[in-house]
Amino acid sequence: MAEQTIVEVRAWEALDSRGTPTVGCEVILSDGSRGTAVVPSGASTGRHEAVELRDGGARYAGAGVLRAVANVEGPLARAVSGLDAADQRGVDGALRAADGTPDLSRYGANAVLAISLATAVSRASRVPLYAVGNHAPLLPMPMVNVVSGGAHAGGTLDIQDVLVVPVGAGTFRQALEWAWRVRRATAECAEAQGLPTALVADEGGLGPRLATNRAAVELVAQGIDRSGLAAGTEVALAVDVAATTFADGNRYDLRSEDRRVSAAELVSELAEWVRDFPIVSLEDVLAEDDWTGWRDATEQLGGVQLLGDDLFATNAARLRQGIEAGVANAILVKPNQVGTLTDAYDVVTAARQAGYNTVLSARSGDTEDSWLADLAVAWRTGQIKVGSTTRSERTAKWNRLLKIEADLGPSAPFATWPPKPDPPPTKSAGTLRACAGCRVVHGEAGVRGDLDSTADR
Ligand code: 2PG
Ligand code: MG
Repeated sequence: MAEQTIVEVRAWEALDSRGTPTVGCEVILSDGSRGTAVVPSGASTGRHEAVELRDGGARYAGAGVLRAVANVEGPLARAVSGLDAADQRGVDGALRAADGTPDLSRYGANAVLAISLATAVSRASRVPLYAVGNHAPLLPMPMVNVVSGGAHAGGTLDIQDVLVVPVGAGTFRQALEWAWRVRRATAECAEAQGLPTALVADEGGLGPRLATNRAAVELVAQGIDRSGLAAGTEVALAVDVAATTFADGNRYDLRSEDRRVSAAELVSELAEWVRDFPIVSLEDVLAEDDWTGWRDATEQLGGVQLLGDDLFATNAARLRQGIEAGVANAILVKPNQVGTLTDAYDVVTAARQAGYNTVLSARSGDTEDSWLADLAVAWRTGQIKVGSTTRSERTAKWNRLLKIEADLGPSAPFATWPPKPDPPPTKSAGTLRACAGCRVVHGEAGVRGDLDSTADR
């Protein structure tokens, strides 16, 4: 009999950081351990994401999740009751089987993910979530939002995020301080131009109204210069174009600039940005189903990290299609796009095996939970995107990473830039040290609580 079987599952309707209802869940185990999780939710959601169940009707303008909550406490709870919480793959498989649809539309991906996550968290009283599995921990390179546009900032710009990547930092805490420094310097540059900076966008970034999209990239580049850090070698830029949100047929409608461009024109403008600014990563450069355009874009822009978010939607089949077609070279992974932790983990593994970089990402409507930070470390995704350095749902993740770094001690392994291909997971017991605060020897085969127990066998 497993030591930690699931004996009870509770759920409730909570609010995310945008004030939109979402599913909260508590999983209670036979040894008394408990784990809670509140699932995040996106604004720039791709059409290939797993389905969030919403109630419709008058409550919360139709966005209520009481049906999803009832599904957690009813059929999904029954499906996992008595299962070993340490067998994440088994729990997630039971959830998926109970729902029975590929996109989890029967009971809701928000309902399914709530149990999946709360199960993982319930085990963290024994072994911290970042320490489970057969991989040595790796603190991720943060990708930090400085200027927001698109669906996260009321459409002030067409592109969604201009971010910084502290590529030259030697530790996670240094990386975060550098990002903070650039954000502050960028705000000073904005103020000098008479732009307001007191109010922040959904992910805590600045949301100034600028004449062009390019001006947003330029503003953050000025911020890097003003910060005194070296552009390109210490701090570089990343852009989430989020092109699906302004695609219209086969044209791209740059409303903030009052012009419409073709895919080829958009790509050649992005190529100019790459030439003119220290950009190392571009996300969703074209719309989610523009595979032909994406292939051309990969040829032209492939010198930088080309991240598929809406394009891949954390979906193994779409990732495979991309790998086969030579489209993009990196994937943004959002657990709620797919609905279970095991599915998200499998996508990370498949991407790495194909030589694609992986970036674990929060959602624009996020919660005070910090499990995402642990997963980035445990899964060695190498990069994490959480938003800016303000707003508590963002700092919850940064603060958790700072705590993990402190737990791991002065030689805490931190990702490098460019990301290194990951070595295969170590299996022999004791080949890696037990780290302070996490009571397991990393690399030890058969550590219970694996998120990857099947994948690595
Ligand atoms: C994205 C995310 C996070 P959303 O597009 O990468 O920034 O936004 O959660 O709205 O999809
Ligand atoms: Mg995106």
